[in-house]
Amino acid sequence: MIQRDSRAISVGDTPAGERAARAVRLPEPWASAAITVVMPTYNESDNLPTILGALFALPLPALRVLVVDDNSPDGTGDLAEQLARDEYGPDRLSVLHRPGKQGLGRAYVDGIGHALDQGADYVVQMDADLSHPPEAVPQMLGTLLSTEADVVIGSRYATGGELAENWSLHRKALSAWANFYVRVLLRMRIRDVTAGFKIWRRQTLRSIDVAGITSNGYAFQVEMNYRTVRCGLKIVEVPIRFEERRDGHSKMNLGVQVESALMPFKLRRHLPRLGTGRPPTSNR
Ligand SMILES: Nc1nc2c(ncn2[C@@H]2O[C@H](COP(=O)(O)OP(=O)(O)O)[C@@H](O)[C@H]2O)c(=O)[nH]1
Ligand SMILES: [Mg+2]
Repeated sequence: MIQRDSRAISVGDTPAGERAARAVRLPEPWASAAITVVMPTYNESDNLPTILGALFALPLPALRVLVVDDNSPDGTGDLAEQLARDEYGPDRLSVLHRPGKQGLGRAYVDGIGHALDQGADYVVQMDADLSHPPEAVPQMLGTLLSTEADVVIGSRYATGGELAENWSLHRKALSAWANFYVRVLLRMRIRDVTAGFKIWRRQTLRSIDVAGITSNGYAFQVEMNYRTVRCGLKIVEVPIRFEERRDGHSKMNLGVQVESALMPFKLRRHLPRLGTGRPPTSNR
C-alpha cells in the first residue's frame, strides 16, 4: 500500500529531510527500482547541492543521478564531480561533461542514452533549479507502476496542479499559450504538454527512439510526447506544484521560443498525423 505522510508541497528552501518526509513511501520491490534522474545543468552551482541533497534523501535507495553539464562557466560540472567523489559516491552520482552549451534537448538525448546504457529501468527528467519538487518522484514512480502508464508527467495543469505565485506573469502567459498552441496543432490531449518533469520506462524511451530527436528546448519535450502518443503509448499526468527557480537565471530565450513555435509544423510534416480512437499498443 502507498502511504502518504503529508501533502507534497515544495518551497524553495525546504530542508532535504523535510522534503523526504513528505514523499510517499512505496512498497518493495517498487521502492528499490533502478531509477536514474537525468539532470541537465548550465550554471546551476547555487542549486545543485540542494537538489541533490533532496533527491538522495528520498525513500528510493537505488536512485541515481546523472548530471549532464555543458561546461558551465560557473563550475557546476566540477562541483558535481566533487560531490560525487566526496559526498555521494560515483555509484549514486555521475557527471556527463559536454564541451559547450548546446541546449536542453541535446543534453537530454546524450544523458538519457547514457542512463539506459548504464542499466536504468526508469528515467526521470528534471530541472536542477528546484522548480520541480523532488518529493514528487516516488509518487510519480508509484503512478507509473500502478497505472501501467508508459510515461508519467509531473503536471502543472492537471487538476490539483499549481504554479508558484511568484512565477512572472510573462512566463505564465507564455506557458499557457504554448500549451494551447501545441495541443491544438498536434491534437494532443495532454494538459501540460511542455512539462520538463517526467518519469519514463526504459522500454518507452527505446520505442520512441530518443536518439533520433533533433529538437531542442521546449520543442524537445513536445516531440517526446508526440512520439509517445504516435506509438499508441499511455501518458498519465500527476499534479505538482511548480516553483519559480530560487537561484541563478533561466536559459529560456527567443531562439528557444521560435523553435517551439515552428516545431509543431515540422512534426506534422515529418511524423504522421495522429489517428483518432487508435487502440493503445502494449510493448512492455
Ligand atoms: N546541459 C544543459 N543544460 C541546460 C541548458 N539550458 C538549460 N539547461 C538546464 O535545463 C534546466 C531548465 O532550464 P531553465 O533555464 O530553468 O529553463 P526554464 O525553466 O524554462 O526557465 C536547468 O536545469 C538548466 O540548467 C543547456 O544548454 N545545456
Ligand atoms: Mg527553470
